[in-house]
Amino acid sequence: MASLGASFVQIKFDDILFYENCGGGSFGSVYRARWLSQDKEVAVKKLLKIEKEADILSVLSHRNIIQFYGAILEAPNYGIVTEYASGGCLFDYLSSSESEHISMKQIMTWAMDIAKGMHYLQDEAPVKVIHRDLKSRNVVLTVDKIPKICDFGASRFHSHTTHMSLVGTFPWMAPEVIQSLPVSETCDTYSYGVVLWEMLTREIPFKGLEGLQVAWLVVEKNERLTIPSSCPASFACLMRSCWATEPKVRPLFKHILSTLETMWSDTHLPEECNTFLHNKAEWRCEIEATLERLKRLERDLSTKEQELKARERRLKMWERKLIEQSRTPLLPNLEIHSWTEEHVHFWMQQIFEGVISLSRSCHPPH
Ligand code: 7Z0
Repeated sequence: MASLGASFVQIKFDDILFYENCGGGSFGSVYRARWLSQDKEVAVKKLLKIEKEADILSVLSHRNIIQFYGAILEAPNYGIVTEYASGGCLFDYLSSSESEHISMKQIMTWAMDIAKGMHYLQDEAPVKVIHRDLKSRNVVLTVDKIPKICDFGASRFHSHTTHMSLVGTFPWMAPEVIQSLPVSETCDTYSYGVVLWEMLTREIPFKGLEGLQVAWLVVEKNERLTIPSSCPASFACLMRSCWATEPKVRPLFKHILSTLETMWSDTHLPEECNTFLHNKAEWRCEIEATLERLKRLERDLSTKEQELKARERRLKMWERKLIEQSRTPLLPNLEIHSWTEEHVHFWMQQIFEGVISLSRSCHPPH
């Protein structure tokens, strides 16, 4: 493969003044900092080492992805320096009271911006980038509320995603990602659909459910997030297509963008959508009802599991009894003519006693 000839800016460790950890540590080892010589506020992700992939990723540039500035390469101090988005992450914004009056126009603008950033990564960038971990925590907002996608290079850097970072990520993960199957670009489409759901509902996906339970529900039960019945059909349809089980069926970002553009020109949609957004009191119960049903499913399942375990114990007892019995020779040989009347009498008694004692000692399995 020909070299892309990227040689990124090296930043001196001494030229960075570190401030606090971004998002109180939930964002990994990313810090807000000042790039002293450039008098610029920056974000710095501290790493144990910098992989060759940095060469490739350093050339990426788009309005809706976090802009790379340079790297610190002074062992043992390694770091990736990017622009800092002071608005915090989309997840926190959607959890704040500030988002209570979010409009369809805002959602559409962000949905298009995020799709543009993803389309750039997958189709327009010098290298094709599959994010694998798109979620509202990985979208940050600038002062002007422009969304910037973060961490698109993380899956290349630390290929073995730690258990900690996996926790709480399941609701955004496509079934094939949960199962560690080979992934294609449309695993990001699935995650994008979840982010769209978050913006429309301002709810936490699969709130109150444990990570592995979400994984089981999505993979084994084919469960998806609840789309409220009054959600505008075009949004509902888009989200459903993003969550198709078959990755090939999910739309590419190019297609998502044209769908959103068509929706922009629907003159009735803003009215319908804003009514939906304002009437959350009427549809939030639909989401809550699903969560209750899923939690009950979990409880029923553990009851079923207990029952199966008890049944297995009973079967084991039967097995032991039967083995014990088979060790007692009932008849001297298979030669009928050699059997005496006592032999046969004893043999029948054994059978009766066997059954009677078995049914007394343990409940017969059912
Ligand atoms: C709550 O967190 C934040 C926050 C995080 N609030 N506002 C923020 N603004 C910026 C950031 C960040 C970041 C960041 C990042 F997303 C970073 F500091 C380093 C790397 C990355 N992403 S990356 O690892 O996918 C990447 C690697 C290379 Br090389 C080039 C670009 C991106």
